[in-house]
Amino acid sequence: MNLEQRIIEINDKVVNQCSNKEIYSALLKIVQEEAEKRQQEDGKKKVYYISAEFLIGKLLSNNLINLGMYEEVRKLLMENGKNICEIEEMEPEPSLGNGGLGRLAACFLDSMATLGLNGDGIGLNYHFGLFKQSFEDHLQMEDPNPWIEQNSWLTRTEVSYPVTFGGLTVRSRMYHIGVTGYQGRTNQLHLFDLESIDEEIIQDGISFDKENIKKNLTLFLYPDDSDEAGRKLRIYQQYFMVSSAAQYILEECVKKGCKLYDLPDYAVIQINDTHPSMVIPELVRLLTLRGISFEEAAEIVSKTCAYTNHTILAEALEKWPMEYLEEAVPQLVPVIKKLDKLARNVHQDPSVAIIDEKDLVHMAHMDIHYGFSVNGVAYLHTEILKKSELKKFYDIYPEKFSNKTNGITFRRWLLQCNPLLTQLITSRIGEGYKKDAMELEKLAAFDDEATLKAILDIKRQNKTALKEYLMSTQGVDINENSIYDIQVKRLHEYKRQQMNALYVIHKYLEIKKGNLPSTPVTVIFGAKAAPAYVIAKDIIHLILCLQELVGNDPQVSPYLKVVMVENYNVSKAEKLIPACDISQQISLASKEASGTGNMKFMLNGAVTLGTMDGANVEIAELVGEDNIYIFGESSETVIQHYEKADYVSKEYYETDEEIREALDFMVGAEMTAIGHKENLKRLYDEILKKDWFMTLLDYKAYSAARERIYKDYEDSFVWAKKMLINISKAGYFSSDRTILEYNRDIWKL
Ligand code: 475
Repeated sequence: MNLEQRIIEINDKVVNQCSNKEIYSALLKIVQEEAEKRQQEDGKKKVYYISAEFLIGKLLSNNLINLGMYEEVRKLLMENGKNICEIEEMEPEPSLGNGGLGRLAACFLDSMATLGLNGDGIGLNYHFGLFKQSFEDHLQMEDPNPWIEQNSWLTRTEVSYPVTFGGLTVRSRMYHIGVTGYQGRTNQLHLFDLESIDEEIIQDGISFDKENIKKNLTLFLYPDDSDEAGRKLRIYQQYFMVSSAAQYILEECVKKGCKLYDLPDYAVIQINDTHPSMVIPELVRLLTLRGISFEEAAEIVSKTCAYTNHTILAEALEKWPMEYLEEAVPQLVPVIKKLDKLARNVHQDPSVAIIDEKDLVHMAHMDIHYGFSVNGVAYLHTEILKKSELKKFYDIYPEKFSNKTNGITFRRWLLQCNPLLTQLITSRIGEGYKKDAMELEKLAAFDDEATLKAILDIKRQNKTALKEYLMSTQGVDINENSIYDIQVKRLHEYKRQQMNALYVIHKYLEIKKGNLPSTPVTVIFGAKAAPAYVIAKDIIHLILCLQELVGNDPQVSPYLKVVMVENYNVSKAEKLIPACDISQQISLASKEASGTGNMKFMLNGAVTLGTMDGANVEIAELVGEDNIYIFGESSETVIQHYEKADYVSKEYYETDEEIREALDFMVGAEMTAIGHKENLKRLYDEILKKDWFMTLLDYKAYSAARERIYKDYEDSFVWAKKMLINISKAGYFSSDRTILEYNRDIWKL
């Protein structure tokens, strides 16, 4: 049967009579059947990538591309008066992650399947993904974000395990989502759900009884952890995930003939940040229940587990009060205490202990003592881990540490989201780069006029497409001939969206004074703030107020426009990134572990305006200083400021007119007429009196670099060459390269 016949058979009518939803459902079914054919006999050893988040995004197009069916489907639909883009809109986005960490896990699954590696993901089947964001009264509102429908990518399995908490046993149920690689095999993402889950307990959209573990456990991704009940729920979720995972892994390995003592020959467990760290004591516990001595069990587990660190922000490093663990997972407490003691016998220094003097359990410490590998996610990040954050551990275990610079899957972030550019690249250098991304380097030779023109033209078309999208989704009208200057990522003070906003105020004031930019600028933001993160929400408020102020000012709006994209998610990223001219990567040096958005923008021909932080450092090295705009203090300087506690933001305010003007404007009459005095003043005070992430330290350098990049944009051929170099050097950031390194150095499949 051909594709058309299959759709007809499923829906019992001809294609042009089917609704978009019916076509979507039929394609979903067909894709699942095709994917199943690519499942392979498992090899002996398998990697289990355990993560609390897999930000997979929509799956239909990605699967069609990887299965080599996309063109056929697109054509068939077109012949029947349908548009594949409209079919894509039928799919709800599974937002099972917050940001970079979750999206990285999704890119990794794609690369493992593409490279033919035997590797599955293990996580949780949240019924509601990251909240849906809307704006009301210039404030962020949060609504539940369901994604599971009658027909979804999930397949229920027969696999189910008991999971015991203090005084309560529940059952987990395993679901699969097939992950098919590009011309590759099909692996599985295993998502565990609670058998007794009950969506009915959610009241008025978002609040629910946090104590009712038996009904709520897998309802939400990372529930608000600002109160004690929320934090405890997180421990319950984590244990539910790792206990199910550990039982599944042991069962699968034993089925293959594993003798438990040789578990490390069958399984390698990659722990994605500390959220799955309890898998270590849980495995030790399960092994001792099967008759293995504690010391041997600890040894086996240590040879099986590997840990990835994604952040050096102290507040993000998980430390659980022993008291919570005693209540939630009492069976793990003696195991953790013994692991702590065992480590203390060897390493007397209390600062490397698992349990500290306040009875807090340091999850990362447990991972490092009882894992065989520790990695950071970009060169600079790993160096900071070795030299400062985790120095004491590096001194003990230098052989465990390595760097694995992050990557992104080119299937989604080029082939799928930017078909025009894909076509152009293919026309110049052939198809090889789709499998071996380093072949993109060949593109650099095509700095001829025709190619540069084509690159500019594609960017223009993508910009027009974004203009239309923003008009139809948010009713905002942007100028397709303006510079698209974009910062999209989670909202956090260290990422410094507030610095970008301060510059917008400055630019607004300049235009008011008659200093007009030669090319109009559209400053686009997209970001969700954690519901309990007050200052982050104030920054969103500021941006929304600026959007209105600038938008309603006839003197300014022809030259400057501010857009805050509502509900920024993977699908929106796929529209924004191909249309971007300037990629804002402006975190305080030393704070962004890597960043992966920076790589996606570069691949799509945007030029980076950024600090020497995370993977920007590697981007700068690859493209050279003419093709990136670097500004700001170095990570060494920043770290010194923290050590000496000598940064005083107010001094910058007092000595610099531009800063003072912009900051004062934030709480002036024009702004408070639009927004809320309380929010604006709180943010103002925060920047003036605290500014923990040093916005004002780099402001001047930022402002100057931004003027410089706008000026250089004017010469379109010079600019197009920068785009060309950025695209051609992006090959290094393919997640295929990253995964090959994980496999070469850590997994050894
Ligand atoms: C880094 N998320 C990026 C990316 O390595 C880096 C933390 C706690 C709870 C829930 N989510 C988190 C993160 O820590 C996270 O997304 N980290 C990010 O990981 C992939 O590129 O620099 O900030």
